Amino acid sequence: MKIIESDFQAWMGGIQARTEAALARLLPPPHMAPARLHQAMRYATLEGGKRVRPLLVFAAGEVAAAPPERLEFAACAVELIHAYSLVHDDLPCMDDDVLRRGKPTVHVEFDEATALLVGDALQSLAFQLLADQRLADDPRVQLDMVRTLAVAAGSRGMAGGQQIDLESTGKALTLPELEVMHIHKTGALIRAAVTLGAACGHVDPSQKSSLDRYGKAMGLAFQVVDDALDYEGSTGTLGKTAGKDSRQGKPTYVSALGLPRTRELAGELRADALAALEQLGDRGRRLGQLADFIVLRKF
Ligand code: GRG
Repeated sequence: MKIIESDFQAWMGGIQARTEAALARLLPPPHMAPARLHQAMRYATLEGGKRVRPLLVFAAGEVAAAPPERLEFAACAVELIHAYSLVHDDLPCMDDDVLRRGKPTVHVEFDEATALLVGDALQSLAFQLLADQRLADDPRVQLDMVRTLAVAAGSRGMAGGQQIDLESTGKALTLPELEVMHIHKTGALIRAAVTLGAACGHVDPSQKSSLDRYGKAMGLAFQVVDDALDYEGSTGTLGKTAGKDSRQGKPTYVSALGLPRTRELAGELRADALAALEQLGDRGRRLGQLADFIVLRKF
């Protein structure tokens, strides 16, 4: 597998910084009433995270020659949904965790009721961002972007996957059941990030279907790698409590397949994602580099 290239590091740093600045600008200011809620929203979202979903939005946008100003809004919308999901996932009624992105979780730093509202408000803001500006030439395409994000976050996407996750604790899932859970819980939003980036510009139907194949493969690869890292990694490196899946009796790829086969599966999904990019030529270069980053990451 390739070493992450230095031009990719520079590109990634630029998009991460751009996303951070855009989120800081688009989130309500910390002293605006109700200040505690706005401070907690900013705490949950800013200065943390790899920004993988915004990176995917921008990389897919390159395939579609999309204007970066549009991509910025789409990237922030997806990241806000992701930040909301982490806040709710950490709540005592869900995963009950105290550490996220190397800091105390939102309900620990603030309180549980505020954390609940933070998630609600981040989700609403995400959809506001998709509706506030012109993000696609055709308004019907923009409406479809709103729909794509809603489906990805909802009961047929991330929230549904989380429900399956809650019901699976203490059970051994078959591989197809594990895949269904993760395609929804983690994969749906990653796939939507790719779709949204492309929708900000222009792609033909065959490019659109290649991008969707890439997004689907990387959505699952992301979770397969996450399972491996939860098993192999340390709390210090991950910035969240390591080894929690097995302690909580959660079915994972590592518990189903063992670590070596889990790593192999991640490599196979990466290969499928790269095969999907073949017909996109050089415009798919960043997506290819991101596939490597997602599979090789250590946190
Ligand atoms: C509460 C509706 C609801 C959904 C929660 C996505 C999710 C569903 C929970 C997150 C818990 C989790 C650890 C899932 C595994 C994969 C994942 C999404 C990891 C965190 O994403 P990263 O690594 O995080 O992109 P950063 O901090 O880098 O943004």
